[in-house]
Amino acid sequence: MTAAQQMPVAEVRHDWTRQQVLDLFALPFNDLLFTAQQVHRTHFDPNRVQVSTLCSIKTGACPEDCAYCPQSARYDTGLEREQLMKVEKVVEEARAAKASGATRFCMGAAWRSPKKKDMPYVTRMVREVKALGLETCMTLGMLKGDQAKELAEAGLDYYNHNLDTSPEYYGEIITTRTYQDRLETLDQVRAAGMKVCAGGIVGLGEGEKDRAGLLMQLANLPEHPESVPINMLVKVAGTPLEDEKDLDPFEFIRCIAVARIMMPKSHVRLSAGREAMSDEMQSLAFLAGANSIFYGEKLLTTGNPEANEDMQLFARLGIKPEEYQQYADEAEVEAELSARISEQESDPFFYDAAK
Ligand code: SAM
Ligand code: DTB
Ligand code: SF4
Repeated sequence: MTAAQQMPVAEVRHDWTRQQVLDLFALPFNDLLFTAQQVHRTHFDPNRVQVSTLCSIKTGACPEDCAYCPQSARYDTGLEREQLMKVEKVVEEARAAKASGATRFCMGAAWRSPKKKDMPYVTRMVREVKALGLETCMTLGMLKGDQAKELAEAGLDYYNHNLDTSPEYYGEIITTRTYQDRLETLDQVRAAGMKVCAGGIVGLGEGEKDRAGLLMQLANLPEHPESVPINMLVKVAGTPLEDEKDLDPFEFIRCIAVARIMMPKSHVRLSAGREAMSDEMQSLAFLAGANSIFYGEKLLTTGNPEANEDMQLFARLGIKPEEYQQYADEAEVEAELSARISEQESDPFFYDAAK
């Protein structure tokens, strides 16, 4: 048996060494998938997938230079820049997302960081989208402590901020903000009490050691991100990575499986890039432990499979969308249930079988 085959699994750890992660990547594919599926079943219903819809609330003209991104002002990708979307329009989109089955609404802005003048608008978006009974997520770039607190007070459930790649490869992709800047934003999000959504992109020309380095950074954070998006590069004409070589699909699946093993209780999201994946590849990603997707025909600016194609795939695989657990803990659920029961007890036709 190899070291990786002997490794205890399904345990939440924050002390992964690079060698241990590389050993997981080096497992025979079937052993890796089997291990990942075992871990997955320890903490999750293997036939449920969380469904989130994205909305670009502010598109294009971003001052950052992320080499993969169609929204950077530095690359001519033919994208039309748009102002911050009106709150009413965002709410309309959120209502449509809910009607088509999404339980989380993720609002993204092409900003380096939000400005003071933007905060009243984005916090109103959070309040109004939440009032529809949807979970809320935002990704607005770097946050300062007071901005994170403001978003948390408005009720924002998740903040997305990706590390993107390993610290070693990072400089090849982005020069306008540092890895440390990103880690600090994640700290602020945690300190404000929001859930963390942090992952990265693969297929940027990085090596396996960089994919291992990214996952090691995420898993060795003081708390694992609750949500870990793994994006496959969407190659957009005009960006520096438009002609990047395709990543071997099995390497992508390995990355999902290793993320699942290293962060056993986190939702791992099969994120950007699904349009270029076959149904078979997506089903392998679910087998490897992915249990969240972006749902709806658009990501932020690029395409995504049609909603009905996803529902057909779910039906073919016997997968059901995960329900939104609106209550923070079991005590709250119990309190809500007993409140409902005592309401019914005063109803003369109520029969309590438990009595
Ligand atoms: N501007 C904010 C920021 O970067 O902090 C938030 C929006 S940004 C578009 C969110 C994430 O989308 C990036 O960190 C990156 O991981 C992912 N992303 C952007 N362009 C992508 C592409 N072409 N292919 C795959 N993922 C992409
Ligand atoms: C994440 O990790 N992926 C999403 C979301 N977080 C904001 C964005 C994917 C963007 C893909 C390129 C585009 O559509 O512009
Ligand atoms: Fe701007 Fe975010 Fe795109 Fe980077 S990934 S260029 S910060 S929108």
